Amino acid sequence: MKISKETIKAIESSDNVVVLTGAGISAESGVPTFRGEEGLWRNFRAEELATPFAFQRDPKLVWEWYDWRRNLIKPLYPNAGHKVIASVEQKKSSFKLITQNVDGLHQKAGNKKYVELHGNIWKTRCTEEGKVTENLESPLKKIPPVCECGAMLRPHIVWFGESLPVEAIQSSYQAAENCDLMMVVGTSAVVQPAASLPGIAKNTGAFVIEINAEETPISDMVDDSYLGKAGEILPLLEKYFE
Ligand code: BV8
Repeated sequence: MKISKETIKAIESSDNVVVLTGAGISAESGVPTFRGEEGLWRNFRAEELATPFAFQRDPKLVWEWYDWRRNLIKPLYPNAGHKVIASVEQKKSSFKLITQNVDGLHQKAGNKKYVELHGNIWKTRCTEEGKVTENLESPLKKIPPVCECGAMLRPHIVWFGESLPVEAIQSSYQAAENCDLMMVVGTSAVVQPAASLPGIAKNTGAFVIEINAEETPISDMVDDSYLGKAGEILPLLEKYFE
């Protein structure tokens, strides 16, 4: 894979780096993506289950889906792509990772300066008190799980039709506006508001690089688009961050 001289120059001259990731960065670790053929579970699509309405209608079914995903994700570990992003955080004084993923693999790889736009599959939230707690029980002994107060727990995850945490989206917009390099990795760039971040970065002067297995709606807008596996392409870029 040939890396353009523009990409190399942008990486070498960057001071303020933002990385936006989606499910594709975790694919090589074995985590199913959303819109690929592996995005199905018992013939449901994620969009049908990851909604407050589905949870209201059948909390047990939604929790069985999350329990299945938690059990699947638990033994998995970060891949080469995650590790490069963690090493870039070490090398760049101004860095922020914005992830749409809920699997926690970026944290396992060592990233500390991150925003989880859509929450975290290892956290639960009390439907009465709103209290958020880490819950690593896998498989869950009781489905749906309940809070000490007796109320049902829900996944601490942003579902379709739910607003993102204000702090998360504000800090992400600010990071996108102020960076001089944004790498967009492993996202189909259809889910809003995350999908608007590359355009914001581009419009405020950043060099935007896309790394994805297939073309996306932002491929024509970005400065350089590399088609392929994140776990293979990111290691090719790592040395330019020295
Ligand atoms: C909101 C948690 C305000 C669930 C998720 C404006 C315009 C149009 C629609 C909307 C809009 N504003 C809001 C909407 C509605 C909706 C939306 O965007 N719908 C889409 C489908 C059109 N957005 C919302 O509801 C958001 N809320 O905006 O609040 C509001 C409030 C009320 C009413 C309206 C608005 C909330 C969105 C958050 C939903 N929750 N996740 C869970 O995980 O259980 S989103 C879900 O999709 C995941 O987080 C996932 O990360 C995310 C995005 O998907 P991707 O990460 O991109 O994954 P995908 O599978 O799609 O793509 C993977 C890519 O990787 C592919 O391109 C593939 O080719 C590539 N790939 C695969 N392998 C590799 C690879 N690339 C590199 N290497 C590889 N090895």
